[in-house]
Formats: sequence, C-alpha cells, structure tokens
Amino acid sequence: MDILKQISQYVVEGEPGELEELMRRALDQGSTARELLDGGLLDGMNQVGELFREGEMFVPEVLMSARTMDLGMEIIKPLLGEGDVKVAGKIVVATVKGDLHDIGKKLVCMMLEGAGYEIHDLGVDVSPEDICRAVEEIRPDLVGMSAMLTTTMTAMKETTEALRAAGLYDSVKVMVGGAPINAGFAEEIGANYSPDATGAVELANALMAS
Ligand code: B12
Repeated sequence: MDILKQISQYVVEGEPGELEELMRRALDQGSTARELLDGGLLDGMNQVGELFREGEMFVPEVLMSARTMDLGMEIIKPLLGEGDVKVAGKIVVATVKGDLHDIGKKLVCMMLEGAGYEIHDLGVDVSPEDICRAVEEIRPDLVGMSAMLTTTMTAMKETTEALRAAGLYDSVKVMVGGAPINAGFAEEIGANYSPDATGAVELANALMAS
C-alpha cells in the first residue's frame, strides 16, 4: 500500500502511534507536509465522514480518528508555515456555541497561521457573548466562525447580530465555514464564506485588502 493510502487508513482506524511513525518516515523520505495533509490525513477524515454517515462508524471510533488526525496535524503544523514571518493581520477564530467539532477549525487556523496571521483560537462551543468580548479585547481584523451542525449554524447569525448590537461589527470582517455552510447563508448573516482551509487564506487576504 502506498504511504498516503496507509496514512489515510491509520486515520480511519484511529492509530496515532502508527500514524506518527509513518508520517515522520514519509517526511524524512521527502514527502511534503501538503502531500501528507491532502492525500493522507484529509482523505482519511473524508472516509470517516462517509462511514459515520452510513452508520458504519460510531462516536467513540470517530473520536479516535479525530485524535489521530489531530496528532497528524501537529506533526505537519511547523512545516506548513515555513518561510513566513510577517504578521498579515489578527484573527479571532471559534467554533460556535453548541458545536464541539474542531478539526476543520484547527486546520483553518494552521493554514492562516502559516500565511502569517496572528491567530487567537477561542476553542469550541463559544457563545456570541464570548466572541464579542474577545473582539473587544483583542481588536482583530477578522473573525472566523466554524459550525458543523445544521443546528448550530444559527449561532453564527446570533453572533453577527451580537457584534452589531455591541457596535463591533463594523470594526471587523467576518468569515464563516463548515460543512453545512454556504455562500448564500454567509451573505444572509453578513459574513463571507470559504469552503476550505486553503480558500480561507485567500478569503482572509482578500478581506484584508478590501
Ligand atoms: C469528526 C466528527 C465528529 C467528532 C468531532 C471531533 C472533533 N474534535 O472535531 C465527534 C465524534 C465529537 C462528533 C460529534 C457529533 N457529530 Co460529528 N462529525 C464528524 C465528521 C465525521 C468529520 C468532521 C471533520 O472533522 N471533518 C474534517 C475537516 C477537515 O473538515 P471540516 O470540518 O468540514 O472543515 C473544513 C471546511 O468545512 C472548512 N471550514 C471549517 N470551519 C471553517 C471556518 C472558517 C472561518 C472557514 C473559512 C472555513 C472553515 O475548512 C475546513 C478545512 O478544509 C463529520 C462528517 C463530515 N462529513 O463532515 C460529522 C458530522 C459533522 N457530525 C454530525 C453529528 C450529527 C454529530 C453529533 C450530533 C453525533 C451524536 N449523535 O452525538 C455530535 C455533535 C457534537 C457537538 N455538539 O458538536 C453530522 C452533522 C449533521 C448535520 N447536518 O447537522 C455529520 C455531518 C455526520 C453525519 N453525516 O451525520 N463528530
């Protein structure tokens, strides 16, 4: 089996020890962080998503896969940002209230950090009030919100409304993303959308320039 397929398989099976060893070996042998991310880790997580949807994987197994994916991302994190030193802007990022999914958000943070942004990651299940408080304290250029459940998308709307009510909305630009989110929803709530982490960097750069 080729190395990328094996990495993806370890994510599906939730085997962090094996994954770490193989990823370090692959990097030693000249694979790039980007190759391991796209062809290995993300491919594995996509398979997990399908198996979960089909009822062939359950929450405890998905958690093991998530932990394995996390470890894989930690290994490549220092390599993705190599070469960038300038601070492109400050971004507050959070998974919204009621939502505990953070793999995609972490990936977005990693890519933005790699592109030179100063990231303030507030974590998961973050209320509109806490996001407003962070915006007041940190005074970021951008706010990024992640939601993976259709039931938590509404918390994004509540957050943009809370930012407006607190008079903070005009001082930041808001980006949103996550599986149930689309451009139409983003526009409706006064935010900007990108479907993935690479797009998030392009979007952040465009928003900073506008
Ligand atoms: C891993 C996972 C979990 C893990 C999360 C672990 C963790 N630490 O994150 C655990 C087991 C905890 C979990 C729990 C639940 N989950 Co879940 N989970 C998933 C799964 C399989 C993968 C998500 C993932 O990490 N994908 C990989 C990452 C890299 O992709 P991503 O998150 O989409 O992020 C990318 C983009 O969306 C975008 N992006 C993300 N955020 C942002 C933010 C910004 C600003 C931007 C610009 C872009 C952006 O960029 C990212 C990188 O490219 C998905 C299936 C799926 N297809 O998504 C279900 C899924 C999201 N879960 C689902 C469900 C139902 C649940 C539970 C309710 C299950 C239960 N019965 O308990 C709970 C809810 C817990 C809660 N309150 O949040 C459903 C949601 C259905 C829906 N429409 O609402 C899904 C779609 C599975 C399914 N098909 O049924 N889950």
